Amino acid sequence: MTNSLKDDSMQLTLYIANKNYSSWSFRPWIALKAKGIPFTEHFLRFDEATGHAHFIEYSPTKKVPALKIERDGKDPVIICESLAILEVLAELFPEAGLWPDDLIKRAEARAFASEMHGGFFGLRGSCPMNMRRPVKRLDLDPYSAAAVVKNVERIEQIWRGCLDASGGPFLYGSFGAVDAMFAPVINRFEKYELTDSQTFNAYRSAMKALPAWKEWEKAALEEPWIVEEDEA
Ligand SMILES: N[C@@H](CCC(=O)N[C@@H](CS)C(=O)NCC(=O)O)C(=O)O
Repeated sequence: MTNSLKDDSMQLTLYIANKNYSSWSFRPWIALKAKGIPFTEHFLRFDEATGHAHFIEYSPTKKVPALKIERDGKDPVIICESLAILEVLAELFPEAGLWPDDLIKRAEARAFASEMHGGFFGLRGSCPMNMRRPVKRLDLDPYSAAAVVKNVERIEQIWRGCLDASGGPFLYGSFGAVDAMFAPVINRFEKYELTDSQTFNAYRSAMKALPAWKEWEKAALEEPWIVEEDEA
């Protein structure tokens, strides 16, 4: 398999939105930072009034994250979708070890990353990522609460299985793409007091100790924009 995208002139730009809120932006960003992959960050501020109309200038899906790959003499390539961005990074930088080496573990990690990418709607809908939210339980209607509990149980089952098998501190031992996919969930579990399990506490400690996590969180806390009610 040839890697026709990579040459010495390659430059990466990651388009992201507000660090306090943009959980999808957080995923490839933390992977790039944690792995020391050089990139330029381009911030696109959420603008509810226009439906984020300016995103279209940078991202054909009108959503972030989007990764621009530029090389001398070639047209730029734009990759949308957080999971596809992680996949292209894994191919461009195999030495970063974004996926486990073992085929079966890699398949399992990809399945968990896909499950996160395409699911857990109860949790995602009721408990949006919010770095500066005070730690506080939500008062949800029984239907929404049950959906959140179901998602929390399944995610903890995944984490427990991975951490027991690998010995931690990350899901497959060292930080990888699947940890990046679950990064915003750490914030949600913490801020909405969704669990206090040993599994969660151990995994949260490892994730929040990453310099990349600290850098994102610091920037999020310093952002002046409030785009939704923080007291939800
Ligand atoms: N499935 C996409 C989701 C991207 C997404 O929904 N991003 C949000 C920001 S966190 C966005 O761009 N929202 C703007 C909009 O929906 O208009 C991915 O994995 O990247």
